[in-house]
Amino acid sequence: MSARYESAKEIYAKMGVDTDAAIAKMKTIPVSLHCWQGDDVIGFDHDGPLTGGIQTTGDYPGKARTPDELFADLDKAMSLMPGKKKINVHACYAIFEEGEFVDRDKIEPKHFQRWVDFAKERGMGLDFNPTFFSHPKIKDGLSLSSPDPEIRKFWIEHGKACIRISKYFAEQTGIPCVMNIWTGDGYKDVPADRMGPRMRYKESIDEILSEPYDPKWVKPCVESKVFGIGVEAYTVGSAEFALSYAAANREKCLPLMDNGHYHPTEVVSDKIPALLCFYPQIALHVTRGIRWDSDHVVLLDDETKEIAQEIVRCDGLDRTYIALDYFDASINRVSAWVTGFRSMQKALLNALCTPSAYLKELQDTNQMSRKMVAMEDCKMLPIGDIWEEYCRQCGVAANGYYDEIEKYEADVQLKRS
Ligand code: RNT
Ligand code: ZN
Repeated sequence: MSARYESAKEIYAKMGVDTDAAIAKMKTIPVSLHCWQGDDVIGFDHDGPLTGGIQTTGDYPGKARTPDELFADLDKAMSLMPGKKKINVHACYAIFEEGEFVDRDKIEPKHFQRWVDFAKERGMGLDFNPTFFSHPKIKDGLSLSSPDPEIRKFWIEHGKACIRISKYFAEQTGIPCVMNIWTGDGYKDVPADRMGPRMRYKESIDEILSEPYDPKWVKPCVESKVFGIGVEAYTVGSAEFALSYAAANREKCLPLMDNGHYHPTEVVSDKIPALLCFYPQIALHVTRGIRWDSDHVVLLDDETKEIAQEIVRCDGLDRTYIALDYFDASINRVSAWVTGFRSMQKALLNALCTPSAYLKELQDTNQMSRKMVAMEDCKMLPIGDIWEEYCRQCGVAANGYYDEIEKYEADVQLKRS
């Protein structure tokens, strides 16, 4: 324990914050790491590009092209991150035998056995996502909401197969599996019928969730979005749609908020306490939206800090599934993973080291001037020293990790070509 930590601990203690307890708590909070930052959301089940309302930009060299490469990069990235991880897998990352191909409506748990082994060997849980994009059966930009019953059927079967795989993940790891339903279904220009696609989407999700599962172990979510690239005018799975769906199916489905999926002046930090009033559990995709893109690498910015503050202040850590969701193809992908994960960790540690009870008390007794001053004072607390101690206890460097990534890039990633 460094002298700096000892001194910082005292400063926090004077404000009623137990930094040892904050560090201990940090080690128990899982954050789900998305496998798709490693290869620009391509996966292993198709050769084509990423399509369907999302896009990566950039062609930084060295991306993972095979399961072995992706696993190696994930391991490298995780070796530079403090804290507890889950791995978030997309269905398009199915791993087939040599020469084998199974379409998405027919995938089985065995096609994810290597993911299960990977997670189990590392003592981690797994989350899952059906992949309703980058596939020829996306017809006219629609999947679960398509007017074509054959198309809907295909994607419903995919969703059901994914429930079965999520069940397998939970059974195998002994940790509940969050299964997120997101589609890019929508229209580029003003639609003539807005309700029809939403009714079909609703019925399709109903059918997917009719596949039997135990909601204690499999946690299906619906993720909303305001617009996507190529679907600027109308998104079937809008915020109201997703929240209402989850509210109407509270026993078996969670709402998932991605903070890149709202109008720019809306903040998910303010939505978290609203949802926690009504839903037993919620799920988040933490990301960083910039203008039209919803998927930049998470940084320790104001909104990331505020999201963490709200989860902690609401005593919502046990009711909130935190996952990361971003993909930047213009920088080193291992670095992108590490920087985003560490940013979320810093935000959570900062929240746990905030004297929230004291600040709430000031609010409830209408001491708003004192509350403002105290909240500003908190911004100058020596959180860096607490972070350093947390990283030391987790066996990772507190900063300066890029040299390690540069070495890995030279030794491994740049040799792939
Ligand atoms: C897209 C959604 C969705 C995806 C992943 C890959 O806008 O955020 O969560 O990013 O499923
Ligand atoms: Zn998302």
